[in-house]
This record gives sequence, structure tokens and C-alpha cells, in this order.
Amino acid sequence: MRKKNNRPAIKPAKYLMYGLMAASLLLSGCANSDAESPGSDDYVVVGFSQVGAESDWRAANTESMKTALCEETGYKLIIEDAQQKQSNQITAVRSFIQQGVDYIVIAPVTEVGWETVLAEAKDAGIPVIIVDRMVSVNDYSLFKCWVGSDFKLEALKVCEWLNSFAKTNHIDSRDIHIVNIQGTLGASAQIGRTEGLRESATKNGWDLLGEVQGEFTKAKGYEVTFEILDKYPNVNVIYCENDNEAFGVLEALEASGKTVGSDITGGEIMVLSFDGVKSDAMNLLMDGKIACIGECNPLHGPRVRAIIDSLENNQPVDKLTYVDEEVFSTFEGISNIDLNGKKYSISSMDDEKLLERQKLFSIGAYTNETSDAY
Ligand code: GZL
Repeated sequence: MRKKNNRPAIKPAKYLMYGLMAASLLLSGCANSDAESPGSDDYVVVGFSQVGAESDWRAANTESMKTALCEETGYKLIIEDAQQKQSNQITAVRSFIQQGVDYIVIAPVTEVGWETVLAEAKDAGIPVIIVDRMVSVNDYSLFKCWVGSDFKLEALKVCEWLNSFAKTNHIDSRDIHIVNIQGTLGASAQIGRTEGLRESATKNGWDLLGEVQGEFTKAKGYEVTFEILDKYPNVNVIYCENDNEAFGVLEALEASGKTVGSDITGGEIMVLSFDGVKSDAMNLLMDGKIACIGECNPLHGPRVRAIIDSLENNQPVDKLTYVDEEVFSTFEGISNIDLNGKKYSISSMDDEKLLERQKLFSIGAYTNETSDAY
């Protein structure tokens, strides 16, 4: 099924150019080509097992893969949506093996339980690329490489922003009463964001009241907020492990007559979040309804394509590639944070920046990689 080619590997620096090319392809209907598609012998065939469609992040991630891996770019992409069930992902991977695809890409819903099916893919001689969340395996030869986010770093950055906010506003750390609405239990994003908060709360002396299940969805975020207000009446910071949970939290707080804001010792409740994909989240950030967002970049399509291009040209690829991500807040007075001696700037947001960001998202090209990863 493989097309021998001498396509040059995509260098990160060229992403924007390819992104703009992707834009022109999109205009020509890249993702849904109606053109008579030649047999898959002419294409590199990729089987992609996607977690589901639980969040805006996930939708952007799927779109990015479709834009980067399409017939116009020399690929045939087969996407299987697992509806957040690992059993569906394992079935999909086995189906890809049966079909004899050239590559398998997995966005694993949770970290454990992958050894058997990864060994089957390895035995079939099909390289597996892991994207986004990680798999927990002892034998790293079971997958070719991984590209995704450092979720614990995302959390440490958001927590350091909160620590800077408290210091800047002379808020005693013991007056920070925080509840974590966790994402899908066992997902790397949940594990990292939970660990980062636990560590920061211990280090800064915050009162971490509890951790509740939010499943990365708006509906669950809405539902559990009422339980939080009932069980933890002194809560003044709600830490959401993704924006969709935060959307539900904000609606529930409004329905409960609570005020969202930064006066957390004066009765207001602060909301923190992760992703920063949907413009709704950035508009809430600009309105001060979400105080700080740890970016989680969903656009792995160009990165996966660069990896496969390299592999097709027998070039080496890094085993693990972390994508660079920003921290967003429109609160005045905190322009950067210091984490263990490394400085990270805090990015503000305005309508113009948001428009630019959404344009890049729409063509799947938004990457801020500086590393020459592949
Ligand atoms: C993060 C990704 C998470 C997002 C959520 O890489 O796995 O899953 O943060 C999504 O929005 O549901």
C-alpha cells in the first residue's frame, strides 16, 4: 500500500507554508475530496484510532489530522472514533492490522492496557505512532514514537500563575480553597494536570479541598459544580482540567447565583482551565470569566505527517516529541512566571490575536514548535 516517494521531510519551520498550502487544499476540498480517488496503492495508508469527540480540543485534533493526511497530500486516512472506550480502540487497531495499513496512529484514551495490541501491530510490521496522551508500556519498542503535550508542565505553569496572582494581590496561600474537576481518569492529560496541582498545592500551602470527576465534558462540569458548592461551601478556586468542563462550571455558578472573578477572599470564585482551542474559551478569558488557560495544542496533524514523511524517507525520528505551549491570561500585573529557574511568559489575548489564532487553527497549521524535532 506504500507509495515509494522522495518527499522531503517537513521541517517545523515550514509548517506555516504547508499550513497555507493546506488552506488552499482545503479550499479545493482536501479533507473531503470528491475526486475519483485512485486505489490506495498510490497512497500511504494511515489508520487513526481517535479517542472520541468529547471536547473542542478533540474536534480540532481530528480536523488537524484530516487536513494533514489526505489524498491531496499523498495519504489515505482511515479514522475510527472510539467513543472514549479503549475496547473500541483495540478493535480498531486490529482492523487496521487486518487491512494491512502502512501506519497506525493512536490517541490513547487512557495509558494502560496497550501491550497486547501493540505487540500484534509490531508482529505485523506496522509502525505505530502515539499522539496526544501516552501509553504506559515497559517496552518502548512497541511504538515508533510519540508526539504530544507535557501535561504536568501545563499544570505547573497554571499553578505558578495562581501563585503569582496570590502574591501580587497579597492573598495568603491558606485562603486559597481549590477544587479540581478532573478529566477522564487514567488519561495522561488528567494524570499530569492532577499531579501538577497536587504538587503546587503542597508547595504553596493551598487548601486542596477535593478532586471530582469531570470527564473533560461540559455536561459533567455543570453537574459536579452543584455538588462542589454543596460539599465545599468555602471553595474560591475551581481548577478545570479542560475548557469544556469550565463552560459547564460557569453556567452552573451563574445558575447558583455565584460571582465569578478574582476577588477570591471577597466571595468571588476564580475558574482556571486548559486547552484554549475554542474561541469561546478565549472570549471568556478576555471577559475575566476564566482567569488563566494552560494551552494544550491539538494540531498534531502536521507533526504526524512530518514523522511519517521522515519514516518514508528512512530518516530517524525522535522517540518523544513535546510540543511547545503557552499560558494565557488577561489579568494585569503578571507578565511571566518562573518555574524552577525557567521563565515562561504569560500571553494575553485580544480580538485581533484571537482572529489570527483561529485562522491558523482552521488550516491546521498552528504550531509554535521551535525545536527541529524531525
Ligand atoms: C489533551 C487531551 C485532552 C484535552 C481535553 O491532550 O488529551 O483530552 O485537554 C480532551 O479537552 O478531551
